Amino acid sequence: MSDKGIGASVRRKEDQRFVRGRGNYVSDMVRPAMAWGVFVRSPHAHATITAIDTTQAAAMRGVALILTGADLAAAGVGGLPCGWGIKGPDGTPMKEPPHPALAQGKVRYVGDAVAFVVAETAAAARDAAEAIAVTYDVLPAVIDLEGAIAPGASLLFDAVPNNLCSDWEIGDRAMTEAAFAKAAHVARIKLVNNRLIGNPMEPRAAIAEHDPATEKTTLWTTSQFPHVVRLLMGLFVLNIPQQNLRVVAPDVGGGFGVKQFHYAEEAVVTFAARRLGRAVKWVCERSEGFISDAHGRDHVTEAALALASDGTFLGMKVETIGNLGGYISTFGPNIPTNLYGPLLAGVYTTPAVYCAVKVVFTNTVPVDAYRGAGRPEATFVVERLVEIAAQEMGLDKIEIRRKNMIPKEAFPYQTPVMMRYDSGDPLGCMERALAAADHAGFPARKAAAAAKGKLRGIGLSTYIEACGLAPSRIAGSLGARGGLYESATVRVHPTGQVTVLIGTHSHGQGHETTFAQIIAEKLGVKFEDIDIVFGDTDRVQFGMGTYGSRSLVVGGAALAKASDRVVAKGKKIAAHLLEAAVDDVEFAGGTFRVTGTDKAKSFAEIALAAYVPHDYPLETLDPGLEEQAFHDPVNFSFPSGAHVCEVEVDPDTGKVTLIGYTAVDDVGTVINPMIVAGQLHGGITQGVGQALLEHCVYDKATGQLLSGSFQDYAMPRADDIPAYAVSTHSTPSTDTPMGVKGCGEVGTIGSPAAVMNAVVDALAGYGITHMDMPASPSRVWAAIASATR
Ligand code: MCN
Repeated sequence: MSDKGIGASVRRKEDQRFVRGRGNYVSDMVRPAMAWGVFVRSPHAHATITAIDTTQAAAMRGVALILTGADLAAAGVGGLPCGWGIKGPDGTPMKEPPHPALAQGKVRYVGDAVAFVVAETAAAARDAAEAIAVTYDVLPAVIDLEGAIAPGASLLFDAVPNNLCSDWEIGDRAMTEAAFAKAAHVARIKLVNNRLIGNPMEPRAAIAEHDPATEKTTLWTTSQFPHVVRLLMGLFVLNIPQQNLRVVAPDVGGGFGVKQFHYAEEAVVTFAARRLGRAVKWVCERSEGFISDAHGRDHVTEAALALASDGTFLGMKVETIGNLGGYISTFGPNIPTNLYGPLLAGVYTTPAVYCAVKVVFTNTVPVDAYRGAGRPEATFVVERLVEIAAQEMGLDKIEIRRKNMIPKEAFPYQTPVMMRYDSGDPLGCMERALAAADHAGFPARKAAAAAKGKLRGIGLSTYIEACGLAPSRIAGSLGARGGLYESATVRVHPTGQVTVLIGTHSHGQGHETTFAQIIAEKLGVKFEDIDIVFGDTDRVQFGMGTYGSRSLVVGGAALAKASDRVVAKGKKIAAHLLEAAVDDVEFAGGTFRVTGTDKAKSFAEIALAAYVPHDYPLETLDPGLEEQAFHDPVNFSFPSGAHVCEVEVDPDTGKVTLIGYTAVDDVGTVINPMIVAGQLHGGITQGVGQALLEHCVYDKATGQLLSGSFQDYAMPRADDIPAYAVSTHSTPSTDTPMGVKGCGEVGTIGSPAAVMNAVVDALAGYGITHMDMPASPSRVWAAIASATR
């Protein structure tokens, strides 16, 4: 094995440029004769636009262009498309009202873009934006999720009664009702999955440029999927032929799902550049990001678990209202439905599960995928319910899980909610996590904390997720409007060095390292001789991008396939040069060898022969050494695991301190243990953020975003978290090449329930059995105060 092949903790090669400040981000880029754009955004949550007066702004110095919704409509610009439509149980399609890139007639959330001003400088554009006078007739804001569907609620769209986009369900209702009818105990919970704002380190940005001579338009954008932006924007919004549109997503400073949508700003900036025939740049202000980046989560759920008297799970019923915000974002309707309901079986053998979701419009920023996207919400419901059931029935929280877990031998396992888990050992993960966290020693630590006046709690969470999005056929049957395969080209140079062109996009996940490790392993090429290229539709053949922890499982599989094709062709060339039969040539460690002999050619020699074909089987083989593969997975990938969290609560202040965090995750074959650990650290920290700190709050009367800056929206910081103990307990996937499973979201999926179970455990002495996230000091303090009053 190469010392930088599969399984090695190779340091991330991309960090060489990042830590030296040599990254190439959109906001750093300058194009010739570039103008600046600024958006005018709605200050109201819900209002009719009665007039937009641009006269004064248009006369200001340096102003090149002003666009409103009416201008885009007049130019035939289309609405922003949705990539995933859902249906109700009777086949009724979701209500899909138009999503104009600039508001037309009405605004539907604070931040809704109303106009776009382009000027010579950012300052001139900002001044002109201030001078645009928009007159509004303010309407009642619909913010509260339950209120949005209540009779008499103000309507966002005339054509959408009750603000209901879709009534969706999964599972067998009758079978689940029957399970409840014979239950000895029913545990119930009502919970809120708090709304989050992604806040990637690099705010969004876009530059577009148009060359009237060639008719070519280029958009540089902070995107997780440039090919999809090219397709959606070119085809549906701006009507630009694909061959004339180049979309580049260069270095991107974090995405977390938030940069996985086709945003209005991309289309408006591109439209403006084409109209002006010059480059136009827009960079999102941090505060603007709070009101224009898609938000995440935001569910209200009532769930129940039916149990037999011995604690066996008989059935689960879940009713959720999921927030879509003011418009349908690219994947919005898919998140609280297809990525949520099918995961409610968790790692348990619950035979009947039924879930109904109401997907509703409210006057808030559109809601879409945010790291984990649906799966943290499902895990949270399951793992809080299990705790409540154990507590109500007087059963041990660990024993009840052991009793109901899918045993390793039962895989592949068909759940009652569509998913067929290929492999896993959830019990193995849990036992290892409990041992690593010294669960047995907890009572002593609790007593020691109590002696200091502190309340210790320990929380456990298990999970299984579906990632590696996705088998196109299954996704299509669930409403996806595109395929979800991935593609890779392995270009071997005459020197034996390699350039890979891949359709995924790395914005923090370390693909330049892990994908090079795969090539180093497969082709025996030196790690340093491999370059991974992505993010440019003019260079990379095609790609669906990065989200749903799909890059390794789907993109890596395409890469492995293309590499295998290179080896297969190399064997034919070697067979010719070594005068042997192709079947007698073996390839290992970068050498083609006639089996059982010392007749051999190196990979570089074969590459050279392919490009200098003087002695070459030209009758049967083309010159060159470059292979491409598309890969469409046969199933989702199902990572699973167990997380244990230990907290200490200060009863005087309500502050929760994380004392320890242990995670044991099954991510299948590990390509780079250090990168997987890094992904775990980041993911867990985001889950801890949701559980303890982050909370997107809207004023329910006015629809104003109250947590619209870092003053009011608490992101986790280094001193909020302990050193994590993360490890893997892997069962190789049987449905993916190389046995890999995704790892990018597991931390975010397992952690909120582990943290909240620990907080509730710490507060159990007060009779507190549930608390909504985030467990902020004020919330914890108030809960203690009301329990002791
Ligand atoms: N990996 C590995 N062995 C495994 C699984 C993964 O070595 N068994 C490696 C992969 O090769 C890759 C990394 O771990 O380098 C993550 O792989 P994967 O699970 O395929 O996830 P993706 O690369 O598709 O990343 C997407 C995922 C998602 S959905 C979000 S959201 C997210 C995340 O990854 N956003 C991130 N991690 C992030 N990390 C950073 N720094 N920034 C973001 O925006």
